[in-house]
Amino acid sequence: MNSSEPVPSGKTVYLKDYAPPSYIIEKTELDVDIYKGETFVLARLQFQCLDERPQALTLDGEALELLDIAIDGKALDSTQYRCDHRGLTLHNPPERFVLTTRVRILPEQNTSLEGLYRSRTIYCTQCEAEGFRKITYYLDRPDVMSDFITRVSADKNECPILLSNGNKIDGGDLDGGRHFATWHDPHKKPCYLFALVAGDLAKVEDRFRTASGREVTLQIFVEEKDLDKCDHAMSSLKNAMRWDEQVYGREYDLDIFMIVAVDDFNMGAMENKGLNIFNTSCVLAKPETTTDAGFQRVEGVVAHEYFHNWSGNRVTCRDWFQLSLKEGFTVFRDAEFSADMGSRTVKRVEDVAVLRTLQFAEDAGPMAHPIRPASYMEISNFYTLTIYEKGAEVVRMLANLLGPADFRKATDLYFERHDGQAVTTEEFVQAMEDASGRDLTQFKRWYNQAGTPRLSVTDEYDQEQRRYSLTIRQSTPATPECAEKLAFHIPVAMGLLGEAGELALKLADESLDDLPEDNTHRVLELTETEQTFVFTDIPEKPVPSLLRGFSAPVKLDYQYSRADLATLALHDSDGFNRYEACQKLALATIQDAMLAYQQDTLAEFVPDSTLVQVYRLLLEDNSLDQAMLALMLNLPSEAYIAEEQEVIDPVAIHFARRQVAAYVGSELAELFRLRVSAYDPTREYRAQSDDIALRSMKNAALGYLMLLPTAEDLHLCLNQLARANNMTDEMAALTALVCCEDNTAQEQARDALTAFYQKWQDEPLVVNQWLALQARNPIPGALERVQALLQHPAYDGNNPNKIRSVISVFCNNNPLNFHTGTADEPDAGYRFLAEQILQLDSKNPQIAARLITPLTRWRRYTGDRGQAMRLQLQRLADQPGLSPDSYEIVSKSLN
Ligand code: 0A1
Ligand code: ZN
Repeated sequence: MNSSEPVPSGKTVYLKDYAPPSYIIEKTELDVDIYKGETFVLARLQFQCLDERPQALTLDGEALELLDIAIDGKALDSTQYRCDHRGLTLHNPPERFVLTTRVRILPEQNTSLEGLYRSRTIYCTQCEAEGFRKITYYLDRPDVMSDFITRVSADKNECPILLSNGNKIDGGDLDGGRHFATWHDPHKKPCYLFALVAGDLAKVEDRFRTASGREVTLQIFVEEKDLDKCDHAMSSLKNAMRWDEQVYGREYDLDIFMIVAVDDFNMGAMENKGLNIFNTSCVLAKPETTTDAGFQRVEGVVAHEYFHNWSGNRVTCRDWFQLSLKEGFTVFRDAEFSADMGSRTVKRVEDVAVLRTLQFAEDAGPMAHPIRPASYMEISNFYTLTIYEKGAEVVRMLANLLGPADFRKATDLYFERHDGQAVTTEEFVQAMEDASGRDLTQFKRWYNQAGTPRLSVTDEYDQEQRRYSLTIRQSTPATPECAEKLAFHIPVAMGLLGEAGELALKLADESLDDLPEDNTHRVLELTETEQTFVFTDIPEKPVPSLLRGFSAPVKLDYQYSRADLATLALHDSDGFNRYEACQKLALATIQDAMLAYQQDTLAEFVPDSTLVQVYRLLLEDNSLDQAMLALMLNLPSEAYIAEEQEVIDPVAIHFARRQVAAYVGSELAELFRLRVSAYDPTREYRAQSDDIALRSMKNAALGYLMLLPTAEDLHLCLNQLARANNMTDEMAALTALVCCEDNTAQEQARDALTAFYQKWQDEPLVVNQWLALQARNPIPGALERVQALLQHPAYDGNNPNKIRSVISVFCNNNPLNFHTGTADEPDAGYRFLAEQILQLDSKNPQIAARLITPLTRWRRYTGDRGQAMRLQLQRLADQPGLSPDSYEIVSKSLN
């Protein structure tokens, strides 16, 4: 390489290279002066050397224009420092000193949405993971924790609200129509938790009294027009605060807790100390504009960010390899909260569905990484399903292995021992070991081995000896970081079903005295590659119910007959496994249909009737929770079916699944029609779990009916669309209509889409749902429709929510159209995606890099398709100046 070329993208950072910082920053004082088009940041940083004094100290800094620099008040000359596009190096720094810098930054031009930027009329920040270096020169790493005082000034008319972390200690008017506010955060924190907001915002306010009697002011800041959409977030926040006190003994620690909603945000929300910044999609909700899923998302995300106050802020990460320390734990906490607020089994089923489709696919692809990675190029690429969702599964396994009492002891110990520190996952597991006395040495392999273990289970029943043995073998496929895996410690929760119900269990090596109270349930701990568990006194050949509650993030193979699956679906005491049996039964039925598709006999294919028989019995069982029923009746998603295939044929999957769905819909049409017509679309909306359950079952029924609708069904659908008083029902009816292939329905759908847009064009979050519905509509021609949407006035190619609603949804949730392109160009979907990525890459590399995901799976697709996907990845790789974010994903995928 020519030495004058820029540094190549793709410098790798390794965990093994971690070294503590040579200096800490005891105190950080910032003056941020916002003007139209430019902002000036004056930083006074109190440095202290901890170690032997180094020859040079390098601070991180990007996209900063250095105006002034001084040490202890004395301006530096150019021999004393060096500045480049990555940072600022001080030569021969003193042991202890105050560094003053003044820089100019351009938030209005910052399209990366990292650092300080402008979203519509609001100035806001996003500093995790490495955005603070776009605000000022700093030691931008989480193990440098500082006391922050921030003074913000701006035009008083443009920005009447000026916020930062902690408590407001000063404020007032300045010359020229400007004003200022000064904030002090009494808790030392890493700079990734810094936040600043300035803008014209309205607020709703409430109060919370903590268990120990501290009065906390709660404020949610939004644009004036959204003031009517804050109630749900506020009540979710109060519920989360109470729950964390009751379940973890954790109280809030400042006098004020603020949430600000902005329209342009790369992720869902951010847990900045005392000043959470949210994507509007994760905070605003009202029945008319927000679906039930939207309400639940708001509750979950508000709780998640609040819980970070302890799991992330008070105890933070030593380095970014430890990201799952805060994210896995916090996702586990928010999932348990949501389970307590609504239905536990429903929440579990929903979370497992995400894990098994998206995380399992990640773990099987070129970006597979352990929950504590050993290396990365661009940390923004590691805010993954693995770090978050698999990380939460690992904490869940720990919680289950320890049991509730010891797990609580362990989290108490962890928070107490490490309050105010930046720590590693080792310390988290150490607290679990110390509090419980358990040896978790082998368990820790979950932290550094990637890949989804596969359990192959076989069994044997010996009638004479009345013994039943289960043999479980584990194996984990190779992943980029490691080819040979060591055995995991895997908890397998299980029970055995006999003719008359659950059987009493006794393992051969258990004594009668230590049998548990609930003797129909066991957690087998698999620690070897292969292990056999023998149960004695088993009177008949049982049907095993394995991996209850999805007790470990693994794939499970056991040769169930369809009759076994029917037994489990109808009689298992474990709600999750009842759902799972339905999924397995449906999957087997769809796989039969895929075979028929491949033999060109799909049109005549008649599915095995077990599935419909089971569904019918479930529909007739009035004791079932309706939300569970809806989930059980939901066929496995195309993504899940794909995940179960060695080589993916998206076309076969789509048509086979559709055929089975249409069969279910017509066989059970009467029962479905009853559900829909019995529902009063004008009944008052409540976002509560029993109401949500009713709506979800009724809308699932409507979906089935609209696959092959009669005139009556179409009427029911249009009636719901016209009369719905909430977005859940309105969107369900519109979706059923738009995705219906019937000609009359198609005509109605066109009008309905236009009318819907006219009605909701001033509500961006509703417009996003409207865009997403069209992007995922499987009816042929989606790519052309998506291209037209990109020209629609509602589209904004700089707004992540819009990009996600159209491009991500099309490429990830419309597999048939994405993988078949257009009539004359089957690869058009792939080419379209590559072009969108290239357009976005220089503006917002984080979002561009995320868009690449569907192409990274090229190896899983049949010959031509796989090669066509690869070609587009190669095209990205060949692009000069590709961002490091995209470069990492593209280069790892091509390797
Ligand atoms: N810590 C946040 C997620 C987050 C991460 C990165 C961001 O910008 C690149 C923004 C938010 C959470 O877990 O909620
Ligand atoms: Zn988080």
